[in-house]
Amino acid sequence: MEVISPKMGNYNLANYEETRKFFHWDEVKKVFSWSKTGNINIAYEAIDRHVEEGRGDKQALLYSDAHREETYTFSELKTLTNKAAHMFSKLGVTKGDRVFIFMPRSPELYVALLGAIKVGAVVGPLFEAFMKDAVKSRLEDSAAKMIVTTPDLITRVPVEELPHLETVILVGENIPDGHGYRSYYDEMNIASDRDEIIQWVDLEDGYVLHYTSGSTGKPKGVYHVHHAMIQQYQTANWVLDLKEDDIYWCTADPGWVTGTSYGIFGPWLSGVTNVVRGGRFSPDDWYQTLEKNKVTVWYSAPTAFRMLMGADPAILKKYDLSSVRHILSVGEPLNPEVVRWGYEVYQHRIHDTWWMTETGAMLICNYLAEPIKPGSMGKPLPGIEAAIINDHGEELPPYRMGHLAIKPGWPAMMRKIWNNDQKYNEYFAISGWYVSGDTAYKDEDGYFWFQGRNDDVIMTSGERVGPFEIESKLVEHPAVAEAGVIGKPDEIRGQIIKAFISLREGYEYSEELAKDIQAFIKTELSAHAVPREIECRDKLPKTRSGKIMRRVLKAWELNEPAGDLSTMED
Ligand code: 6R9
Repeated sequence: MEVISPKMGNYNLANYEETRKFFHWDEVKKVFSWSKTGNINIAYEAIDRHVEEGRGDKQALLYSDAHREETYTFSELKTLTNKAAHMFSKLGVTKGDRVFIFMPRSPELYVALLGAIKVGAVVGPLFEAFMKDAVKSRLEDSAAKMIVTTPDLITRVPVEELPHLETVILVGENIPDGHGYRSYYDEMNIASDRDEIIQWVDLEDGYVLHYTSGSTGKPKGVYHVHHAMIQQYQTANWVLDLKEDDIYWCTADPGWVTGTSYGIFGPWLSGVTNVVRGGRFSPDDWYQTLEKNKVTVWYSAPTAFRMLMGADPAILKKYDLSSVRHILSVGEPLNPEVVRWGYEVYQHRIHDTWWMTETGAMLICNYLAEPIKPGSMGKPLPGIEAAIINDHGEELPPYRMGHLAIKPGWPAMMRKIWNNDQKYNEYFAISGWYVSGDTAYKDEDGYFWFQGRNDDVIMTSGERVGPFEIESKLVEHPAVAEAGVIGKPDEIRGQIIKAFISLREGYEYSEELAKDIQAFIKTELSAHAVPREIECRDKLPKTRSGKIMRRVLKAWELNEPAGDLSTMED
């Protein structure tokens, strides 16, 4: 078994097994002012608490994009988010109201989001790339009262079709008349910055509503409460390993749960300097962001690492990345080849973490002090009980594939699906476990191995095959940049394996190459894993968070409607 051992050093969670035995979440609660007052506000804990504790002058946000470069201290963010809170309050937002944020990454996005939470609102962050129908369905479902957006995006907010929507706050110049439009900058200019605006709420009150598409496609509003901070803070410590002087960069947009739980709250609850880079991915841009900000801890996703792996190696050589000390990944299975490559080129292990929009925070992870088995997502966090179960809720022995399930009750767990109790209850239908919808197995050391989403597991000639293993082997072939594997109905075999691939720079597709790839899978993996069909595409369909959309590949293949595509990249 291939294992990459930790390097020596000063690590959190130095003794995983001991910590697991004795840890309790109640201990973490004591960190926050909550324990003194009985009330809380996650935005206060993320920003104001550091000012109160003497860290006001510390850099909180290092923001840059192609046009702007700005830094903000915790004091400055405290003032700005207080002003935003006063603005929302004046415009009629009260506790529990849904306020959407629909704009590109910018300091204003972060200020508005935190300001709305300060007055007790539940924020709904949306990717800037959403089109009108996607915006409408989310605002409609949640009966949103207000939205913060930009003049460029306003045509995608159908105000007249949304009876609950009272106010549209526009971040930008030249504010058009009518429709309840308000200028963000004008409102902020006249807003007070006094503290009394902060709404003290209960741990169980909501702060964020993340819409996510399940495998069936219809977006669900996943509702999270302030209580989540307990786990966000603790995982920032144990898994992100954040320390006082770290400069941390999470590459995710707040439209994805990773961009809120770990792009905002994990780092700021820990009082760490947080880097935000606006604009799109490019290898040069990303390496420059790491170099220029002297990033020490970097949290990204397999799709980005695969693109960096496929890029010209000369690009990497231009940059000094010596500040980086810890790298992590989330969102999709992390291919072993990517871990090996990362270890070689960055001289650091890439630590996979597994969790979901619904789980609100990390649950199964690789830790700095523990060995990594490339291809495994790691072990459950202390305080978390994870298992592989069958359809009857019985735990399966090591190496048996089944439902990846979690014992409910962890602090960051979703508290409801907005307007859909039935959907919520479906998650707990097997003997009260939270059933993730992922298929996985566990090995004898307690490491979990992702196999696929339940719907993606392939039955071929009577065998269950997880697409991930094949995809990971495919990307080890020198020509293959990315791969998505599906089961295609077949009269004789039930399903056959079909692979969609995109190629690395400098390669061209041919029948010969396809044969070579098939032979490669046969010798490196097994005969039964060989894709009988291979199709080459310029790009694979992906979500905005970078997940390969196998349901879209399947729909293409079967000529069926692909369902809701609002979360798909252009
Ligand atoms: C945070 C986030 C959740 C689904 C999840 C699984 C996949 C996430 C993974 C992973 C393998 C990992 N996923 N992390 N699969 N290894 N480390 O991604 O939330 O967008 O809701 O997606 O993503 O299939 O069930 P979300």
